[in-house]
Amino acid sequence: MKRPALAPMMLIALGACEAPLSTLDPASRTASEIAGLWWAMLITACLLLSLVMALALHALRGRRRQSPVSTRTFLIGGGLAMPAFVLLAALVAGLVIGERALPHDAPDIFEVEATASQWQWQFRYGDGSVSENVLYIPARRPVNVIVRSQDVIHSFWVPRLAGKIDAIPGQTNVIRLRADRAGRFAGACAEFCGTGHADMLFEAVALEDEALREALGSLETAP
Ligand SMILES: [Cu+2]
Repeated sequence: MKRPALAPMMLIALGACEAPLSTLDPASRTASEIAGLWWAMLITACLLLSLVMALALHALRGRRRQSPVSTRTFLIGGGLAMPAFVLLAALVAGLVIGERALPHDAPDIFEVEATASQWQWQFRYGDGSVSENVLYIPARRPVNVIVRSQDVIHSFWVPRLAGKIDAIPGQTNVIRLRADRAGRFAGACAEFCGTGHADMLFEAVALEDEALREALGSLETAP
């Protein structure tokens, strides 16, 4: 029987890390921390799976030697202490990263209103200009995106810049973005919202100040 081609499969899997909507190709501090937590959880899960498989293999071999570890120690250590430590570490890391991602007060915040509707995004800037499905933001500045919905629940997500936040009818949510550099970053609706959900894509374009002024100046304004 042929062995599966492990190397090509791994290359394909790692290639996905650089896809436009990949959380594993971060371009901001928040996205880097989220990706770091994901890698830590993946590595820990792999180690625990290896340990469980090794123990299962040992048991299946039917060896009847006396184990050097007592059943009580094994159950308390492996069944309670280790999972409690792993889950607590993941919880603390998640809380710290989540708290740092909040839209705290900061100097020079750029604000944009994002309104979701089936199936597009409209972005409104402070000067009254409006763009559809393209979000212009300044590079290296904190951006507060004020997210609303006109109809059903959607979710605003630019995976390379931050986590996601729901757009809920009748409610206003705010998410902080901060691109480390100028560039184009893919965004998507991350909550199934109807037949056009898969096409509800947008792009976040991070620009230097002068280029941002020009881009916003070229947009139409709306009342
Ligand atoms: Cu959607």
